[in-house]
Amino acid sequence: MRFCPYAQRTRLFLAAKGIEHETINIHLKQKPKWFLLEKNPVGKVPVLEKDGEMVFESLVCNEYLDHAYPEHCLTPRDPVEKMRQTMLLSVFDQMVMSHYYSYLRASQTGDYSALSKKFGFGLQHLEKALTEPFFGGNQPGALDYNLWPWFERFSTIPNRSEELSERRVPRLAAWMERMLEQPAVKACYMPYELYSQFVTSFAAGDPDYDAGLG
Ligand SMILES: N[C@@H](CCC(=O)N[C@@H](CS)C(=O)NCC(=O)O)C(=O)O
Repeated sequence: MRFCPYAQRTRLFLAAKGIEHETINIHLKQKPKWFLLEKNPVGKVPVLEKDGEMVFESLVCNEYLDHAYPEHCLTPRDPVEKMRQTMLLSVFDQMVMSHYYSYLRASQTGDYSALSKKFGFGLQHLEKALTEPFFGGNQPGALDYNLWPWFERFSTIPNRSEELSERRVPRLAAWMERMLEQPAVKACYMPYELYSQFVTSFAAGDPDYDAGLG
């Protein structure tokens, strides 16, 4: 699904690691039977298929890619660093990503006053943890790519909230600019106008999975 942030996580890994692959997008409101029967019983994307083996759940897919294609490993080998990244992702999931759709709705009116306080706290936690150019050090690593799909949307939303301003999160704001320059990010980039077109059709109950394809 071209607009899925979880699938984008895995596309980012594939691009960053330079792994040749074929992409098959499916209509999530009219899932093909073969998808549920043979690929993922839960019916969600992304799914990776290699030599008849299926891998689903974006984070599992990405860890699998690092094991199966160890050349440019994005996941930290150091157990302490790996654990730190897993915990930061969990903070992001619970405090930022979980409020993403309320954020999107608020961005349409510019009134973020009802947005959960957790959103800002979660961002501040990530801001403090970002002590180098990227979460992965001098180059983007697993955490950078796993966070990016939501930040790509934040970075292009026309009305950004104060919580995401350069004043409140200067390191994250600079990181977003650096991420936008990464070849893998450019290769998987979805312009906000297109994404917004899809979200509008989704909210109206008839998601246009082919938006922008003409
Ligand atoms: N935890 C899953 C979430 C994946 C997910 O929610 N994908 C959505 C599209 S963005 C999906 O496939 N939805 C179809 C459905 O729920 O039926 C992951 O990380 O891969």
